[in-house]
Formats: sequence, C-alpha cells, structure tokens
Amino acid sequence: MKNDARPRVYDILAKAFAQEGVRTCFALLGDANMNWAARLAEQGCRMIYTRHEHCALAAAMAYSRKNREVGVASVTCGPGVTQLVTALPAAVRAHLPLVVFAGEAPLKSGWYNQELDQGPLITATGAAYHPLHMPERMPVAVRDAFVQARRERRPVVVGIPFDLQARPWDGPADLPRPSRELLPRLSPVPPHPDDVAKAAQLIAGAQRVVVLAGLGAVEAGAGPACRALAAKTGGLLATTLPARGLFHDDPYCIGISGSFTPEVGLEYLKEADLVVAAGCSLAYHAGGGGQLWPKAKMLQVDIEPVAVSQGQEVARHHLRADARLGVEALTAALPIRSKSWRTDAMAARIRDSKPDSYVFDIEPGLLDPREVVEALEKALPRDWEMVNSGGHCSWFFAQMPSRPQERFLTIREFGAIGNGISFAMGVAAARPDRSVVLFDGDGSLMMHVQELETIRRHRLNILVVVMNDGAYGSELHKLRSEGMPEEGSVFGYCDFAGIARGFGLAGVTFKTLDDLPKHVAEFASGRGAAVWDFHVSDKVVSPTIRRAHPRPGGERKG
Ligand SMILES: Cc1ncc(C[n+]2csc(CCOP(=O)(O)OP(=O)(O)O)c2C)c(N)n1
Ligand SMILES: [Mg+2]
Repeated sequence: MKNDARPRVYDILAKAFAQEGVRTCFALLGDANMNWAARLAEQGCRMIYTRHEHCALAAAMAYSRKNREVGVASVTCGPGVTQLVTALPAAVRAHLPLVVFAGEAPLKSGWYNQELDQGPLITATGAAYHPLHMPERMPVAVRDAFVQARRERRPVVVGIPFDLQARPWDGPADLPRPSRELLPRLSPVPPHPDDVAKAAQLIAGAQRVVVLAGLGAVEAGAGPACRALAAKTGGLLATTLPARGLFHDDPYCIGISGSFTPEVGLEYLKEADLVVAAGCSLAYHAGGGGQLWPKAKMLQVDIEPVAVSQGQEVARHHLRADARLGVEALTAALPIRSKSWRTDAMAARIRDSKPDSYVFDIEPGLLDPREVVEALEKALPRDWEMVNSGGHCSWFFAQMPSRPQERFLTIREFGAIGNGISFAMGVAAARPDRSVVLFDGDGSLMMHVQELETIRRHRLNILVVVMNDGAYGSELHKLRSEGMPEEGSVFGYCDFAGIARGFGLAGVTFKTLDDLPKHVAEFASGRGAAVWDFHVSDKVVSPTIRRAHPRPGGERKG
C-alpha cells in the first residue's frame, strides 16, 4: 500500500476544501485529521494550530463573523470532538456558518479506544452532523456541507473514519462545482407597500422614537438608513450589543440598548413611545427583559419578524423586509414633522455623561474599572480591532462609544466565558494587517490561557487587556449581595504579566494609568503580542448587577 502512488482519499478531501475557497483553517491534530490537515496546508491554506479544540472552533466562529464567510476548523475523532460542545451551541445561536472536519474512529477495527457515537453529541448542540462513509461521494458531501452551512447559517460537522481517509482514491477525477457557484442569489427583500403605509402611520403618531439597530441592520448596510429615519422622526438611535458602534459618531445615539445601556440611555429609553427595531431579533437582553422601554410600542423591521422571542412578547407591529429597504421605505413614506424630541441639550448630555456615575470606595493601589476603560478609550488607536469577552467586566468594556462597529466583535449567545482569546485569534487571522485588542476578565482568560502559546507561535498581533479583579466578579457580586460566603468566587490577583512572559509574550502590570500612552506607543511600534494586566477593585459593581441584586446603602451617586 505504501508504494501505491495513487492519491489518497485525504488528498482529495483537502482539495475539496481548498476548492471551497478555504484560506484559513483552525485545527488541533490527531490520527483522524492530521494527514488531511497537512495536505490542506499544501493547498495554500493557512493552518492555525491551537492548543485546545474548543479554541480552534471558537476562533473559526470569530473568523466567520468578521469575514462573513464559512469558518473552518478541524479536530480528531473522539476526544477531539467532545471538546467542541461548548463552542457549537454558541455558533448555532449566533447563526454562524461553519464546517468542521472531524475524524471518526476507523471502521475496520472491532475496537478503538477513541470510538464514540459522535452524531448525537453534535446534533444535541443544534449543529448538523454527517458521517461520510462512502469515499467516492465524499467530495460532493463536503461541498454539500458548505451549501448547508451557508444556507442554514449554522455549523456542519463532517465525520470521516480515518481508515477510509487513508485509502487510495478510486473516485472521479473532477471535483464537484463548489457551493458558491450553486447557491441561489438572495437579493434583499423589499417591503410590501401596504405594510409600509401602516407602519409609517404608526411612526407618524409617535412623539419619542428610538431606532434600534441589530446585527441584521449591520449586515444589510442599513446604518445610514436608520440614521435618516431617526433624524426625520426627530428621534434617537441605539444598537444591540453586537451592533454597537454602528452610530458611534451620531450625537443622538444613546449607545447600547440592553444590559449594557449607559445611564442617560436608560432615561431616554424609559421615555420612548415607539421603538423601531431594524434587523434585530429582539433577544431577551436587548430590551432588558422588557424593562427598558415600558411606554413604547414596538415596530420590528426584519426579514423574519417575530411576535414572541426568547419567552417574551416582543413586537405587535411588523414590517417584513430587508432592514435597509424597509427603513428607507418608511423614511420616504413619512411626512416632515414640525416637532422633534431632539434638542442640543440632549446631545450635550449624551456626549458629556459618564456611562455610570455611582461612587464606590476603592482600596488604595487598585483601579476603578470604569477609569481603566475611559483611559483605554482615549489611548488606543482608532483603527485597532476590538474583541469583547464576557463576565462582569464586560459591562465596563462595552462603554467605548467612539469605536465603530466594523472594528468590534462579540459573540455571547451561549453566555460562556473563556472564549475571548479564541475570538481574538479569529479576528487576528481575518484581519492580519491590524492590531487586535481583546478585553477579557481574569477568570475567563485563565480558562484558555494556553492559547497565548498559539498567539506567539503564529505571531498573531494581539494585545490582551485583562480586567483583573482577582475573582469571578459576576459570581462574587451576586454572592455578596445575598450575604453568601464568597469563597469559590475569589482566587486572588494572578500575575498575568509573568504568565505572558512565560509564554514568550510581553507582559505589563498596571496599578496606575499614568504610563498607558507610553505602553500603547510601544505596542503600536510592533514588538509583538502582549498581555496587560489591570488590577481593579472588586468594590465597583456594574449597573446591571446593581439592578438585579440591590444592596441597601452600599452605593451612592456622584
Ligand atoms: C464556561 C462558563 N463557565 C462558567 C460560567 C459562569 N460565569 C459567568 S461570568 C463568570 C466570571 C468570569 O470571571 P472573569 O472572567 O474574571 O470576569 P469578571 O466577572 O470577574 O469581570 C463565570 C464563572 C460561564 N458563564 N461560562
Ligand atoms: Mg474577574
């Protein structure tokens, strides 16, 4: 067999992936994917080898979101596959098209230690699983996996026994036509004129309109249309968290709507009598669980309008359309109005207010996370790509209003911590000419800190900013507010600068913010990836936690 010069099935499979236009693949090797991966690299695909399979898939998610392309990852069979089950539900919920090349145990063996019934495990996450057991048909099945991932916008895992991969190729000489050439062209869907007339009437009768844009508006290029609608109604603009920054330079943008709404935004949302949600699925958090706009009617402009979402009645008024076409049609149908909600004083308040003005007593030697974010907002260059992770600190990191949406990424639909470092790697791979700054918590970073080695080895241009409160802040603040023992949630201030240096990266500990501009200049001069460890006080509680877990007398407003 070894002297057989015929190509192997894995050779053809690598070509099938290359033909699909795969230029970057995130992988961790094992018996069941290493030959395929080696051949894919020979096809000109950039292989990014991570130190944990979860991180390979999570990086592919961010790559997919950033490039609006199918993200590709690869794992070996059995234990390689089981590592995927936290990233897959997140990818499913975030509607990310992904194809995962997974091995399967050899079919010829009566016993194999890594054997596992992989299908049920994968499909339980909401992803699709296809075992490929017919070598001649595998290239078509791979192509179809890309068709499915693109059409259904979800992960598709193909499982291929590695003994079949090693067989000589006996199938057809030509590869099938790639998915991109087959898929129907999906032009943006215009609204129905009757629906436009009805919706315009609703808007004309409202006094305080907020136009809320989600990722669907970003994808549809509806930003300018939303600004125009808000201007014509004399109303305000807001976005969901993933779409944050879409109106970053508009003086009437109140920022994020949802769990991360700044103080002034909360006040105005409370006053709104109509929210026009464009390209927004009206997820639970975007409306603060229904609490954010108690007086407002909801008009949803979306390709897939919904009445009930994530357990809540969210919208009674709908305009089915592409977000841009729908919003443009609405603006065109509206009469010019004489009264406006907007005032110069309002714009000044939005511009000059702090996102959160509560005052906390902070121990000497520790930083206020809000001041860290303010300083970073001022010091970091505007063209850096930002990646936000999860945890309590994500409230603070979300408050960087000058940063545009196209330089921002967060994927949080499954609520898992530990993904920031992988998402940053995916963005760095998608934007190799840019600096990427990751904002993460200490607990989250530690969950996959081994990827600092991947960052160094692949020379990914990433600055990791850690909001180090020595704890799982989310848990700590909730336990504290309930008078429960804090143990378990507090682990102390880990030395991330030292850890970074151990992995061959630069590391800086910040106990004051004085030298921040100097360090920014140093990083920008291109000396490679780094970890910046900001030691912050665990006394500062985010507004979201304060709302959900009030502590009598513990806080005061500045
Ligand atoms: C995979 C996973 N495990 C546990 C949790 C529960 N959890 C939510 S936030 C959080 C704390 C994160 O700590 P850190 O990254 O330090 O951020 P902080 O809350 O301290 O700002 C934890 C453990 C989760 N969301 N996901
Ligand atoms: Mg923490």
